[in-house]
Formats: sequence, structure tokens, C-alpha cells
Amino acid sequence: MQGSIADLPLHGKKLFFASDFHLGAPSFEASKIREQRIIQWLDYIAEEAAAIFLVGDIFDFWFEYREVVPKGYLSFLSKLSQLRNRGIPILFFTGNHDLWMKEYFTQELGIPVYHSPLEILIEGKKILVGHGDGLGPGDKTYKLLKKVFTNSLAKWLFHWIHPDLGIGLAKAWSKNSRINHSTKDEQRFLGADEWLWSYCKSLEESAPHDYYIFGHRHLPLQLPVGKQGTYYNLGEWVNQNTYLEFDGKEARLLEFTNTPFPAGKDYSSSSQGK
Ligand SMILES: [Mn+2]
Repeated sequence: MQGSIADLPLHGKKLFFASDFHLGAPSFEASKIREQRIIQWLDYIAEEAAAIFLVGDIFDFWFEYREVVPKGYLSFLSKLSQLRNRGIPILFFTGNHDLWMKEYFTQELGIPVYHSPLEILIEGKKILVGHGDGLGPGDKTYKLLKKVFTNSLAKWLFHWIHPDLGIGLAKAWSKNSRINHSTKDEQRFLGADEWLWSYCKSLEESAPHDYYIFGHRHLPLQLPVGKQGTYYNLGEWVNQNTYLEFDGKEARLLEFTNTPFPAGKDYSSSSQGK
């Protein structure tokens, strides 16, 4: 865990959580359409937002060089900047696709970047939020890859490759990722084999939480943890446009339907036990 915060006053507003936009994938054109939809969603929630949590894999690939950041996403970045200028806190969590984020967001936009789960205490509720990659049992290949990806020597070597080549290679490799080739298995609820759910349940024994909020799984889920905890998976925005809102009393998993009213449809009941 990277840290904890307990001072995000809601003032009658809500916290919003979304993950796995995978901006940039699978093509420039498809990503542009999704980017506009995300901007509509941000406009839609802005008035009610006490804070916005972007919970990893926001970009399908991101790497920061000393003087260079990846091209694109300007509309999205401008919207984040506008929201920050309105005084809305935004918290950014890296996922396995954008784990190379450094200080750019913090310096340019005033958005802190978290590389591991964060514990927040809001209106008496204890919430653990993070992307969720590398947690729980299994996924040994990724855990090994993450060691390489986060290795300082590997990062240092990669940053000396010209960005046109380095980013080009990374994008080509990323095309093989799950979101671009969603398997049936991924869309199916795995029951006791849901590894992030297992992680929540084992953590609950030593450190209970009211809500566990993760991305990474690409499947919206709302599942009980222990006696009073709940694990939410945020789903993704390539096909589903799902997000979570928390009003200080309860959390709701919703789907953004692109229509201003009524608020997105409630997704929580349909996902449970699927
Ligand atoms: Mn993802």
C-alpha cells in the first residue's frame, strides 16, 4: 500500500471511480470516439464530484521521457485540466499498461499519481482503491514481467530508444493485450477463482474494509467480502462504460449511457453472481 488519506470532504457530493479506458487502443479512430465518450462522462459527473479516481490502464501505453511525453489524448488532458481548475481533486492510479507514469501529471495538472493501492477513510467508510494488477494468487507470468517493467535498469535502457521506435514497439506489443482480444473466459464470472476477490477476502481477515475498489479485471462485479465488506470491479470502457459512485453512504456501480438523464443505468444487480 502506498499510503492513506482521510481528508477528502464530500460536502454532499460524491466520489467517482473508473478504470481501464485503454486510450490509444485498438486504433486511433476507435480511441478518439471513446475519448469523446469519456469527456461527456466527465462533464456529466463534474457538478456532483467531490473527487474523481482514475484507477489504472487509462492509457493503453504511456512512457515519459525527460523532455517528451506520448502524443495524443489532448482533448482528454484538457478536460482533466479544466476540472482541476474548477478545484475538483483527481487521483490517478497506474495500471499494468501505464505503469511508467512519472511526474508529468503531477507537474502539469496537479494530479497525484499512485503506483499501488491507497486506503481512504471517507465519512466513516474504509475504502481500498487501486488497479489490482499483481494482487492475489496466480498470474505468475505477469508478476515476473512487472519485475522487469519496473526494473530501473530496464526503464533506463528503454528510455534511450528513440520514442518513435520505443513507443511504436510498445504499441505493437500492446495490441496483443486482453482488452483487444477479450476472451469469453474473461467476460465470465469465475466464482471462487476470481483472484482479486480472493485477495480481498484474505486481506479482510487481517485488515477489514468496507469497500475494495479495483479495475484490471474488465468485468463489472459487486461481490460480498466477509461480513460487511464489498469488492467492486470497475469494468472497462472499451465495451461497457462502467463506473462507481459513492455518496458517503452507499456505493453504486453504474453504466454511462451517453444520455444526460437519467443517470447511467444501475449495473450492480445484473453483475452479481453472473
Ligand atoms: Mn486493463
